[in-house]
Amino acid sequence: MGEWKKTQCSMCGLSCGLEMEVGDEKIISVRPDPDSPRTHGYCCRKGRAAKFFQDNSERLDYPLKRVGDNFERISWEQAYKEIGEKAAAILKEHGPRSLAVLGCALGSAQAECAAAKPLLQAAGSQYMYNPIGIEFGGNWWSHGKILGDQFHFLEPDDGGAEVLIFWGSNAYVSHQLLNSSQTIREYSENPDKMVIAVDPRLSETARMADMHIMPRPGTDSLLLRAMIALILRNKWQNQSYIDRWVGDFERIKPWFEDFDIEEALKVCRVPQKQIEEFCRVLVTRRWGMHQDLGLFCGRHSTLNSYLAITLMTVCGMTLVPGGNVVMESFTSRENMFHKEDPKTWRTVETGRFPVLGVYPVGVIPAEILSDKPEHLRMMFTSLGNPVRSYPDSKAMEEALKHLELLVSIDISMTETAKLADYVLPGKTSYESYDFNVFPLSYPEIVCQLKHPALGQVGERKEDSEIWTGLAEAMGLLPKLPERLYRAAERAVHTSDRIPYFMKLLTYAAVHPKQCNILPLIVAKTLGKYMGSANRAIMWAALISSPLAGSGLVEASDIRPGGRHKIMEKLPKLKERCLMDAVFQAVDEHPEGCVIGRSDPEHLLERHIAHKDRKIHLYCDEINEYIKRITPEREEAELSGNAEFPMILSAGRHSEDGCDTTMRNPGTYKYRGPYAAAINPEDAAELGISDGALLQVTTKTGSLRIPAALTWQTARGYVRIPRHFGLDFEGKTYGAGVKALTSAEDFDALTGNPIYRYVPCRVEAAKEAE
Ligand SMILES: Nc1nc2c(c(=O)[nH]1)N[C@H]1C(S)=C(S)[C@@H](COP(=O)(O)OP(=O)(O)OC[C@H]3O[C@@H](n4cnc5c(=O)[nH]c(N)nc54)[C@H](O)[C@@H]3O)O[C@H]1N2
Ligand SMILES: Nc1nc2c(c(=O)[nH]1)N[C@H]1C(S)=C(S)[C@@H](COP(=O)(O)OP(=O)(O)OC[C@H]3O[C@@H](n4cnc5c(=O)[nH]c(N)nc54)[C@H](O)[C@@H]3O)O[C@H]1N2
Ligand code: SF4
Ligand SMILES: [Mo]
Repeated sequence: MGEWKKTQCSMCGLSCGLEMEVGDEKIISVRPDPDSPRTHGYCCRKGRAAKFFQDNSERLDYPLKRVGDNFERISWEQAYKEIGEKAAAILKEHGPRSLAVLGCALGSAQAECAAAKPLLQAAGSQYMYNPIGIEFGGNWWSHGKILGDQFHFLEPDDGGAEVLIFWGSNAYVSHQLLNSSQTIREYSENPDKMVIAVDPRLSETARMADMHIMPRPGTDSLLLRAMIALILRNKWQNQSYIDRWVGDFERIKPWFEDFDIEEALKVCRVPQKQIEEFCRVLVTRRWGMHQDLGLFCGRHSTLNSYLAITLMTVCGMTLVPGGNVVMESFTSRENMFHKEDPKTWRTVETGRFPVLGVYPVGVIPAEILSDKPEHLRMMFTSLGNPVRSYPDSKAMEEALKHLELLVSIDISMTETAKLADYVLPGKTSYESYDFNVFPLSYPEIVCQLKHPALGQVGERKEDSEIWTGLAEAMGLLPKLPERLYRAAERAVHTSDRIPYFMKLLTYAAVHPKQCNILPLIVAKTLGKYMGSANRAIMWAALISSPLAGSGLVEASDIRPGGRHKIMEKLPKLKERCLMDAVFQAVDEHPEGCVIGRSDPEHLLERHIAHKDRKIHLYCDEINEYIKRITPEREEAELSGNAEFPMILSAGRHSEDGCDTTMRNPGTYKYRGPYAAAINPEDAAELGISDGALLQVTTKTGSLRIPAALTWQTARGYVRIPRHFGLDFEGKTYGAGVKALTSAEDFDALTGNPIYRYVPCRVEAAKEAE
């Protein structure tokens, strides 16, 4: 029997509360935590399978250095010294554009991002790459245009809505909402509520739906345009909402006038009657929409999102309770670069811009292999496996080999780590303090600081400690005054951090250039005495939180302690003292606590960031782009690819996998095996039986995979899971589907790769290989 500890799952952004039985620094068993204020005793089987992630023979314990084709164990001192010297020399010779940071973004282990970004900024570089540049680029860019802030992205009010729409989202399996299968089931069973799925196939979510719209894959923009046109033609829009909140409605009307709705719906292969019924629901009920990879990684990714938000707005469902809301985050997002800002870099070779500070990932090989003198020469990766997760693994692998320095911080010897010059062993978030910045718990604002459930193994370190060490070794973190360390020590001994905060502010005022690296300074000083850089970074995130002064924290039970006399002298600090008290509460409750409440009545006022406080639906880029989305042009583009007549969904997020993080093939043995889902009628035409080997070929590559016949898959469509092609104990399991996707197929506006619409050819595999 082990000891039970409270923690949270790190396998996706929902961070379900878990209780873990641990012994001998291993996870014995896992159960959902009934005390979690977010998930109240719910988790999925990925969470329950955490031990496969935590303990496996491929975990890294020591820093490694490449020597020829092998790796040798080295000390941390040697690793820091050699990487620091080499990186500083490259920066000196080639300038800041030579450096990129990649990753730092596991679903709910995000403390390290706060340390990686300052390193990047201190080095003068803007190149950050992570999955925002795969999935959210188009969506968040659209929110920036429409609401004036890319971070104000809308999520459905899952508790308050009457209708939940899942558009290109299989949330019943991918769990992108709190207690997803429970919530979807509840909506499905309740006669007053409704689930609507828009998905070309009968997904697990669609099976729960009251209404299932099955568009032809890739026609979402056309369908959305037709639906908005239909609503406006019938004058069903919420005109009073529009008059009050939309600043430029007249300018977008021409996008939908004289549009051939009937012809468009024919191209989308959806019955007009059903779409009319769908639109009637949209204009008469309160609804929220979950969008996911079917839209984000589909054709016209950015336009899909843009039109989806336009649809919400036309129906009066943007920023209203029971509709679509912005979930409050406790983190600030200062130092984000905007495309319009002339100081924001475009990538040297491909000329791409970032969304919320992150560049589209498909450009990496071209940026490394560029002939331009300022091309990418070194990369630090953490919490990311680009060789298996980013488009065209072959091109990525080749390009990474051309880097002058590649450092991989990981917990396992991944396909990316194998190409690195140095591999640094991270702790998992079950071995360290950690947190998630996306608390999807509207209207409550829940915050949880995960405490380590397991003790030290080998020489693994917390990721943010590693980033701090690297910054120091590169000469980016100066020697800090003793008084900061002393103040940090006192803060920890007395649990009164305000004097330390004051010292930090004074230090920053005297050294304004070091404001960028404050998280590293906190990690180094307060982290030293708190025993964890991540824990100190959580304090820094809370004390500088945009929630301070919002009035939302006051709606929780947390109050500043009485001892801060400073509040009398400097009343302005009251808000910071309150946030410090929030940290205290969070630190004392490893199961998480409610630190504030959203104000449902003032969502529009709070989250429209344009100066005129109006929603802006018009923008020039979309005005140009939408002209392409006509029934004729779409039909011509969608049909007639004789060489590659079927559509591949290059990656499905299956029940048991967690991107490429669940490396132990034991996880898949009985559950989500390596197989391509194909419709039985297609299989019959191709002469393929269940389990037979298929050859799937795209313009980029070809692979072999057993067939799994299922009516859940639409005709002309084949789906391959994205969790394979992983090396474990010297053997590769399955083939990575990324070999079939091209780095050149990305959204024209923001650069999301098109993973859900890859033209392909499927045949019975010829002879055994
Ligand atoms: N168990 C598990 N859960 C996960 C993950 C995991 O690996 N495993 N990964 C997590 C991550 S990082 C993410 S981003 C999410 C992804 O979560 P989802 O996006 O829900 O995952 P997908 O399996 O890609 O499901 C997308 C759905 O879109 C549909 N679709 C495909 N093409 C089109 C189209 O052209 N139009 C429309 N309307 N629909 C289309 C597909 O049929 C599919 O049902 O899952 C997260 N959750
Ligand atoms: N073809 C195709 N490609 C896709 C997708 C698809 O559907 N199809 N989905 C895309 C999506 S939505 C996403 S989000 C991305 C995800 O792709 P990535 O961002 O690359 O995420 P993972 O593949 O999970 O890799 C995470 C890495 O972090 C490591 N790791 C886990 N925990 C820790 C930790 O605590 N510290 C450190 N340092 N490392 C840790 C794991 O070992 C693993 O190597 O993939 C994208 N790629
Ligand atoms: S839903 Fe996400 S956070 Fe919750 S247990 Fe499953 S994988 Fe973990
Ligand atoms: Mo993702």
